[in-house]
Amino acid sequence: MSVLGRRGIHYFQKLNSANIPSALIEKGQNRVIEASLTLIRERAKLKGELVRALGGAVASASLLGVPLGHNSSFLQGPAFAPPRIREAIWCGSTNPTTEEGKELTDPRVLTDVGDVPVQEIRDCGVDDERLMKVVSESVKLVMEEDPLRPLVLGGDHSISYPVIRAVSEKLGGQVDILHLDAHPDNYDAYEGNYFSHASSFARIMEGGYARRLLQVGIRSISQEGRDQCKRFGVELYEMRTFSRDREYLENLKLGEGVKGVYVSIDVDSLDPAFAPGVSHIEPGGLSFRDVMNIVQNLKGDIVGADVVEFNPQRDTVDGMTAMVAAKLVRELTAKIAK
Ligand SMILES: [Mn+2]
Repeated sequence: MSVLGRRGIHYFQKLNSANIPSALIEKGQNRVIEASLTLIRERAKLKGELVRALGGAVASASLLGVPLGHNSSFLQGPAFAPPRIREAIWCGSTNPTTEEGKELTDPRVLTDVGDVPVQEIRDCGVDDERLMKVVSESVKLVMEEDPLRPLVLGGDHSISYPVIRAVSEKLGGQVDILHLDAHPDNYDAYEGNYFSHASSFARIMEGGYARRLLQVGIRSISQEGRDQCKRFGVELYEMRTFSRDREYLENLKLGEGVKGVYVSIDVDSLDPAFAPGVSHIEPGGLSFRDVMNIVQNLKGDIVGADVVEFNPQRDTVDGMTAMVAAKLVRELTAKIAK
């Protein structure tokens, strides 16, 4: 792959030329970030007002897109996923209802606050530490508007770190995490990148945001990955023993005694036969119904969720994986909304 292809989906101009005062750049970056947060704040506020005006709900899912792909170690296509997932959620080929019958057109069930403008912020020279803070801040703005709960559209898996950090900080305590993935994503700093999509769960566990972390669907794990699982006390459920673990995983009860349950679904947890549009094709994965059985039977208060690593640049021409990602989002909506 070319260097440019690996570096990014946009060519970003260098803003820090020697003859430009750094204060000028910094002030401009602050204005752009403030404007980005203002749009999300106002959209979340409006959607919260709408839900409450319709009679309210105990909990309601609200989509927040995070089109970020540059922390991937391989391909960056997940940056293009959120609009493709939205398009598939509302595709006329299927009813706008969840399997158990919740109406997705009802704002008390599902709303949308739009995307964090990741590429626009990066184009202003903002570094990843700051960008991840903007992602966290955006999640908190959604949670500010009771009863909205964040249902995040990735993006590569690096976004789960700032999202879960925000959920835990906002709720004031730990959550239990159900993480479906072919990979444990717990490297200390993959290829030197602290924010790598292969390191997000190391950051989450170091931060103390999770009491329990259950990783399900794992079938590509190195020795470092196994060592890190031991270090962080991860409950590791590998595909090679799935038939043995199935009954337990299809009857999970999580989140009691903590602030609730967070569900993170990497689309590559599914077998590539079901979801070919991912960056890391790893045979031997879960079927779509396996994932549904685990998610639909899960008992617990779902305080947030994400669907990550869908790569539209690798999807079939008819967008099969987009529909798969969309259905994951729809069924997570059903779990959140009550
Ligand atoms: Mn993965």
